[in-house]
Amino acid sequence: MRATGFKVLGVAVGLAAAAVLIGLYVSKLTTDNGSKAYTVPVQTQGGHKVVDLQIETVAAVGPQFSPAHPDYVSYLVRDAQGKWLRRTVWRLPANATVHMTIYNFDGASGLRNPLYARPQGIDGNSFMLDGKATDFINPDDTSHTFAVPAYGLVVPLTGVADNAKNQCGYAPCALSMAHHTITFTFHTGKVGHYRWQCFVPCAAGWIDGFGGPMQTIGYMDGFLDVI
Ligand SMILES: [Cu+2]
Repeated sequence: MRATGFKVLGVAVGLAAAAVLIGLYVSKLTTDNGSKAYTVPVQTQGGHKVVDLQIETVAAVGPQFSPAHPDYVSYLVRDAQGKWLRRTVWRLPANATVHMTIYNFDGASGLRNPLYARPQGIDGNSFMLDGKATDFINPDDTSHTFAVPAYGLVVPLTGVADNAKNQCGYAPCALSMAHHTITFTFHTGKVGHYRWQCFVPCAAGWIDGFGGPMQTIGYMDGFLDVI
């Protein structure tokens, strides 16, 4: 009887601790959800909304963008004036065509799931890698992915070679430095708040490469705020 009492108490304490942890996680996500959005300028072509979204991926975001976490791997977005911003919540119009350009300055970490080395959810299921049509890359060469699970969208980003000259240390990285350029087109659907993230365990020094910047809005994760 006594042993059962202890067991029940143990389970109750365990459940309470789990509830507190889940509560903290949800409250953090809610706060991150309120991160400042970058509103992507919209053009209209033949009555259809079109946007141009330019982002870069860097090995270390640097003290200018993140004094608290200069070594965090990160995505940045380029505004209409050509200035890089550390914002990963992007406001996009619903039912629009999005022409995306990603400049990747980081080296390869490799994919854990090789399926993500094949692009999905974009026009033609193919992207341009440095101007060459590509529908598959070596999973080991993957540096990051740009993925929007709700859209079934994933695009693998090829990493800069280890021995490449003129590699970028801290963001913002100039286009004169070693990088790969990935371009593709996708479409937003109905209004909503859609998570996007990287699926490469690229957070060096964190458990399994998935901690720190990999689970913090403003670095390797964000939202498409479709309005
Ligand atoms: Cu990543």
